[in-house]
Amino acid sequence: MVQIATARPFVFDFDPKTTALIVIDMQRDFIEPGGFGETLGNDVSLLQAIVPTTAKLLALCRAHGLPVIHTRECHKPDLSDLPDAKRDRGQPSLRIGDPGPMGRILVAGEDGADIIPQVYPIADELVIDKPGKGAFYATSLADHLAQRGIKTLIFAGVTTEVCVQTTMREANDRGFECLLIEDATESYFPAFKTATLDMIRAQGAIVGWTATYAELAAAFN
Ligand code: C5J
Repeated sequence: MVQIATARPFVFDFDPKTTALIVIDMQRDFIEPGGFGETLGNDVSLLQAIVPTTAKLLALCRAHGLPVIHTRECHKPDLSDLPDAKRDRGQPSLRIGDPGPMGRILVAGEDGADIIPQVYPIADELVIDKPGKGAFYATSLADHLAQRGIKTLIFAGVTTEVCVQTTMREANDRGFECLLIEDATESYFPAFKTATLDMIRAQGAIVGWTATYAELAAAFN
């Protein structure tokens, strides 16, 4: 067992043999300048700041033999998995499926929907394309985790309060122990990240635990 004695809100134990890392939506359209996220008026430098730590987290987990799963929020080219409510919400200048700076916005196979090179999947790592915010909705993720006997999930990625938190809550309801790495997740809205970390840990880890990359790395030694 590996133990993070200083995890929040209290000590977190996990067995590396039944633990996987899940990296949420580290996609060019959310993170790179000139992408969809920036066209919506967001400051993508906030998200870029976690890229080095997320790359180190990937290297750490790979070195310790943890399975790694990557997700991408994207839709089929015919948009048959895109509900009208998701496409029509709000008043963005570009909508999902429209031609954007890096291809059609959040459409599978387009450059913008792909994962940034710094944290790109390597051979045998599962990549889940998901039409929703949560990675369990309308995907094979639950079956894959069950087949591999995974009981604990370590989370990283963007954005903290949207796809990361949604997936963590879905996982928690399915009986997984969940740990979010604080400096490998980010939001366009710093106050939302802070609030999300607080609500995950509240009421005795009601959704799960949080720790820093350094705390996780130290626990492996
Ligand atoms: C993600 C979003 N990945 N914020 N999407 O969080 O729309």
